[in-house]
Amino acid sequence: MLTDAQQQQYQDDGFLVLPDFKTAAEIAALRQRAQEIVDEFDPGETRSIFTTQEQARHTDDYFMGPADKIRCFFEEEAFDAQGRLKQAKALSINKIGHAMHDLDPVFDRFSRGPALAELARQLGLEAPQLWQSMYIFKQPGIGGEVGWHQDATFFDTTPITVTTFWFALEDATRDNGCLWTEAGGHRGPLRERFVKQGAGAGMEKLDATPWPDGARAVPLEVKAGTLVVFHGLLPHYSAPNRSAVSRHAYTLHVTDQRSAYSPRNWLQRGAHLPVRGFV
Ligand SMILES: O=C(O)CCC(=O)C(=O)O
Repeated sequence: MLTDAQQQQYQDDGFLVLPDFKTAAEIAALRQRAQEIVDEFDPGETRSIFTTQEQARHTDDYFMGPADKIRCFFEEEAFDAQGRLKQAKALSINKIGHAMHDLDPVFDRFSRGPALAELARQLGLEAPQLWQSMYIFKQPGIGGEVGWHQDATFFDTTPITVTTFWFALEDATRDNGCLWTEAGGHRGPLRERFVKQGAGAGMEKLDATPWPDGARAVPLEVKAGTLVVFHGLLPHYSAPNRSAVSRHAYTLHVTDQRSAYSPRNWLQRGAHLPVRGFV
């Protein structure tokens, strides 16, 4: 499926933009299912928010609970000073994670199939393992920033094989918080590692190399249906969404079974729900 030039570009830049990878019908089905999951979610159960600014938040029980669940996380700015939602629940959720691809038939269908299996193979993932799925809403007005990071921070393997599959479910623009990245940045070092610490998890600093500045960062403005694939060492970022339109995206984080998955990674799977590939 990939041309030689595309394969070379992936090696050089650390990412590849593949327009029209998913059809409007596939996207509509996923969006509909995500909406249903949010509708069924009772906000009384939890106030767990997702923010990359405050890593301590990652350690709450709801987030760290078993990685084999489907859970909703609020936008940091969803609540007023009294702890009440400022807008409808459907416009307050930051993301759904982390096991929809294994537990929900609609998400399973979107996340697997021959095209993705072949693409993974061409990217060097001979024995892909889909650890995590996230449906990211990037809500209008309050969609949170995702600070600069590398996905190998969260999915450490030896050697590093984690590869991100990021599907645009709506047009992503600079206004609504598209991804930013640094072409070639995957040749830099791993800067941080997010590891289990007691009942929670925390960030270990590994390398002081600065994140890309304005001059080196490139915005990935892409149309709905586009798949962006990127290397686990590629730094990436997305700005807060202060616009009136959402920026839904869906991501899969995939490693190669031939690399050793660290037992210190925060996300682990039990034998009852083994991690699977693209077929
Ligand atoms: O979609 C975003 O804003 C960030 C997604 C991301 O960082 C990831 O999937 O690794």
